[in-house]
Amino acid sequence: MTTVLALLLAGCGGSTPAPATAPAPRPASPTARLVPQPASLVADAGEPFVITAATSIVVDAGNAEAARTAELLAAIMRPSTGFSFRVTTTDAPNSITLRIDANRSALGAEGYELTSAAGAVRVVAHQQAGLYRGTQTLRQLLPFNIESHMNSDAKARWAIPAVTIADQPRFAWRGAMLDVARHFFTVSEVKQFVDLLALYKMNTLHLHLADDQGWRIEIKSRPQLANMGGVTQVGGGPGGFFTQADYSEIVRYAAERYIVVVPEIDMPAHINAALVSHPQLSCGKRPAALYTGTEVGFSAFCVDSAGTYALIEDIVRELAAITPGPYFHIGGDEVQALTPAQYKMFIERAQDIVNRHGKQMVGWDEIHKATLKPSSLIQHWADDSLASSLGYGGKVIMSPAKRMYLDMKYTASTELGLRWAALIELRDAYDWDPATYMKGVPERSIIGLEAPLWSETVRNITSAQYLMMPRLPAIAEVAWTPQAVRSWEYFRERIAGHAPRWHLMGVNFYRSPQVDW
Ligand code: TNX
Repeated sequence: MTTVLALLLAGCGGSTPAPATAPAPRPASPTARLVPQPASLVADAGEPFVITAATSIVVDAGNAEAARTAELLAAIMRPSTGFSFRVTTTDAPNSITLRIDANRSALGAEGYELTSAAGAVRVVAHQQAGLYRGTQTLRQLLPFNIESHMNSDAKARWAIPAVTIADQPRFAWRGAMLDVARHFFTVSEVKQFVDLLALYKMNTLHLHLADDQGWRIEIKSRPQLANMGGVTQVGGGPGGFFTQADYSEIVRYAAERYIVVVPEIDMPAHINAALVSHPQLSCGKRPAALYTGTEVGFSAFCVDSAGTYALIEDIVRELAAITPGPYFHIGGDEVQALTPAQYKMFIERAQDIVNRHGKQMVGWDEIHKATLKPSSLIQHWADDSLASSLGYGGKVIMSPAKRMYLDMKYTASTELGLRWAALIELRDAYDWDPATYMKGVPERSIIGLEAPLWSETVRNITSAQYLMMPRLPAIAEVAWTPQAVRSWEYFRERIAGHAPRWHLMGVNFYRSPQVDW
């Protein structure tokens, strides 16, 4: 297959020579702008597809989900082009067609095929999620001013190069975590976080909903959890919490973009905010009081108290009921106040509760010390001894702190972020292979990758974006693109072309000196 060669040539070949006075040349071909790089891309020789005022988006009759995906695509393209992009079920010339094909099961849950040529663009998928992923490729193939909120250039030419793309992800779980506990984020900010996940074909939003500093989700049978535990945050600001309606709105918004929400209630440690309203469930290492510092490991549920499990039961039942995704994350990290036997017993009881409410348990590294069901997932962050426990038959989510922690500083002089795990420049985030990262954890044991953004130093979405961009797209490519198709040199070229897009989207980012922006 000439695919890799074709895409490399597409990246290097220059069709329009830059004027002598121009700044550093941008990647010449629009096909050299895609992140994540598709599994297979062949630049075709023919004329491009050019959007006109008459271009409509055609979906199959009766496919309401595809119509919604088409509307989301149209909503991006309407303001900048000034065109109406009718969503219709009638074939029309020079249109964008989104089609589900029941015979294309080889495309899998999220794969798609995109062909564009003069007169037509077609995205074909076996599943709805694949259609959506394909529209994000189409979006990136368009000139970056497609992201503009104003129709300021009447002479703009909205061309998509002639290309054949066949694409599907390497890993099934491609996510990011937002810690809304250390600092609270509004629903609107979480949606902006989701928008970036969607643009880079990620499919999982993990929300860290409770920690020592804040309880961020309404539990109707235990209203004091949020009313008393949600009133502050790191540094002493006002905090806040999501009502269940807020949470459901985030779930809905993410689901439209084929992103599943994984709720986390961290336990048995990181639980101080819950103990403020339930002081009888504390084993009393510290008196339960609102906490606005950044120490970890000091709090713990009293694991011998029946009241602890009654509370967990109420929390899991209510959250499971408003979470359509299959997972519930119980944290399980950094416990200092319990014996190993107490910890093991606690995790196994939590696992039973989660399973009884129809969810698979997820927990950080440390849970491997308990007896796990094969359905439970271990999220790796720092403990290299986890490989010895993989005999239980479950899978690992890779989030190694040294490569993937979005809250680590880029360099020693980065203003935001922590540095306990590493300084993580863009290349560090990109240039590694999850399948060979950890001895004893081969590719078949890895369900996927997730980049956590802990928020001790992150007070708002603008700061979050600074730490995410450009590392999030780098990680998205590690998770999506076959190892053989990606290279640091080619990535740094392609990612440069995204900066003007972020500018128009209003997204903050770090100008890594490793890229010629
Ligand atoms: C470790 S990673 C933690 C978090 C902190 C983070 C800061 C993990 C499971 N626990 O509680 O926020 O470091 O980087």
